Amino acid sequence: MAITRRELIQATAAGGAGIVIGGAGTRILTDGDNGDPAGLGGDVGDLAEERGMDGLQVSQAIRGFTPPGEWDEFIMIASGGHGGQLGVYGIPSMRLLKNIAVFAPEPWQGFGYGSTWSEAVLDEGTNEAQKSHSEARGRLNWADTHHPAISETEGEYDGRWAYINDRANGRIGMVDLRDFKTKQIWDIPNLQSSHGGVFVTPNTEYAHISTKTPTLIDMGNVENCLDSEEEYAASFRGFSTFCAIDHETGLIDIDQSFQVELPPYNQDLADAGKLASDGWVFINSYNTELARGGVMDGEPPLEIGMSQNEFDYCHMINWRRAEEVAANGRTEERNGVPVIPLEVAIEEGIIYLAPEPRSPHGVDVSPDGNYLCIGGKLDPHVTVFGFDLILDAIEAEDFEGHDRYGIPILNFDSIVAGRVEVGAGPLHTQFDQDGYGYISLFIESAVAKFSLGEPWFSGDEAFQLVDKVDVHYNIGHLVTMEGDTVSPQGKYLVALNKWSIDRHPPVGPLFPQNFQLVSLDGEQMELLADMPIGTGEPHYVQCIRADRLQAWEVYPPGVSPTTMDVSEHAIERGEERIERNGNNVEVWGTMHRSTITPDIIRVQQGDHVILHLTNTETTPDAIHAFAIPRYNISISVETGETTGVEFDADIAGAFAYYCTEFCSALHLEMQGWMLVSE
Ligand code: K7E
Ligand code: CUA
Repeated sequence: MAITRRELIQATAAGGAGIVIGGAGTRILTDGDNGDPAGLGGDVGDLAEERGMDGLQVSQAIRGFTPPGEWDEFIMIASGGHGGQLGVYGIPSMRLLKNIAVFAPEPWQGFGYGSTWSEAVLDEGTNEAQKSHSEARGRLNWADTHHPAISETEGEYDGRWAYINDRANGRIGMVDLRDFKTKQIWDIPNLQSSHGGVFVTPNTEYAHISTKTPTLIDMGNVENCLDSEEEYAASFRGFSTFCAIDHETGLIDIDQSFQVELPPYNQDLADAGKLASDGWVFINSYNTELARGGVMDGEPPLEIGMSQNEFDYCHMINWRRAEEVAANGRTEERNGVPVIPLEVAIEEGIIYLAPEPRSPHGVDVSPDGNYLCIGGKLDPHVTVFGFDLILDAIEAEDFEGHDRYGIPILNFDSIVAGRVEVGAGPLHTQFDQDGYGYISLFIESAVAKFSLGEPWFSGDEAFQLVDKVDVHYNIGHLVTMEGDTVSPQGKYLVALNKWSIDRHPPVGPLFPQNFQLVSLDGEQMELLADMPIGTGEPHYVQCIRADRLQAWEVYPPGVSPTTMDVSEHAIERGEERIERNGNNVEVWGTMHRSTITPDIIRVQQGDHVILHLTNTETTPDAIHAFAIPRYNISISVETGETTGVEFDADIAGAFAYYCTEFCSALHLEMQGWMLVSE
């Protein structure tokens, strides 16, 4: 793809001012005949020639580069896909900073290998019913994560907490962005799988998450539930869950959370209203056909059955009204959660439907809250609803009918603010600060930029396709910097591509996926860099300005990750002790370069051992960790942290425990013996 050496030299000469750089606007980055970049020194022209790079590539490299030791301006919190984790990346460098263990055990972080704080989180994340369903396989210890959500204050990211859904198992995880650790997993009742969310409301009143496939509510009808449209329509329901967030801790206050019953369409992506539409939540859907499969019996395959209707429905839910109705007790308790029944939701004006073209996917709300941008996978347009028009239509009861459950369907023509033909397979939209939307085109493998309406654009300038850039390939989500808040920053866009064929060296039939960095600085979008992702499949990410995060570099002395407060088991050096109480052996120990105290622990086979460990260091990055061979124990004991592990000493022998972090010159000496006598 790079131009030849000769062409490069000619281009350089023709420009007469060093390398000509830039796609559209041909920006000139260098000056002088020798190709010295202005004010930077070094011979960029020669280097580029040596590496066979053209001027455009040099420009891309520079614009996506964060020099060693410097920090990125933005932090991207990414779904880790089937890995069940979250990824943390710097933008624009796209360097991976961390994986946060959320739903799946991760030994380095000591998540799920014995540490008391993580065992509690993972245990809580598997409900009793699922435990018995999956007895043979044990705890539910994976997830298909799709949509991370960073907490917000007044519609802007506040950098305090992050939430992430488990598409496969209908769960939500909560991460504290002080220590970047998972504090809670709620296995949400009435949700077998989840998709619509996680999105937070503008002041993180709620984290919202709804069903993907509807849930069977008539457990007596398993056998016949797919036999006919009527059986299906009666046996299944969707649920929209409003997880109430405790504003001190960020934890989900399960007692204050509630659900709204939905029709058994496949509820898809969702977004929270903001500013003009604050108080509302929008959820797309498909399979309003109620297709049930049966391909072996001659029925059309689901993909055909689910794509018959010209229009599916966007659900519009007034959550402030729902909150009042729930508080007034017009709910039914189902599996421990108060649910507003569908009839009540209709009667109370909580739910309306809007027709949306053919198998829609994403619905995304513009920064001012007035535009709902809907990508219809099988329609080449982005359909933009005006929230002002929606309110008018509700007010005027401008309905084109009701669905089979009696939900009013707004008149499509009355609520469309604009439609833009953007290309094939539109999915998800993000925004910048200047009134543009950026929509991913899955089939076309491109990003399209289009203009919104008032207050940014009017007349002929509104709702126009203004630019397109190719991406490689089959883009799903995309993100702009703080692009789904009330104050997007533009600058960069990251495309999250599903296929990476021919972009990277082959590593077997399971290809990496590909993040691509796109510059939004110029008139036209410009691809800057590729980054293969080694764990699939990240669906969505959010990008926050790095300076909004307030991550701790060390735990205050003795703080436990469970409570984020000083642990009752925190000790200082010199206070280490071992106490026996019947068959319980309780140990209070410390870790400090380069000693684990105690370094000999004697127990009897069958004893119950409780170890409390405090890292008594105060230097950032002075991490210790603790592993016992054969006991499947690996815990991280980070600077200042007090944490623990509890186990039965059921294997006799001499076990050499040690610190697994290379923490000091004498790290290898940081070990000890656990003697388990028969
Ligand atoms: Cu489009 Cu689950 Cu967000 Cu994937 S969904 S792409
Ligand atoms: Cu502590 Cu190695």
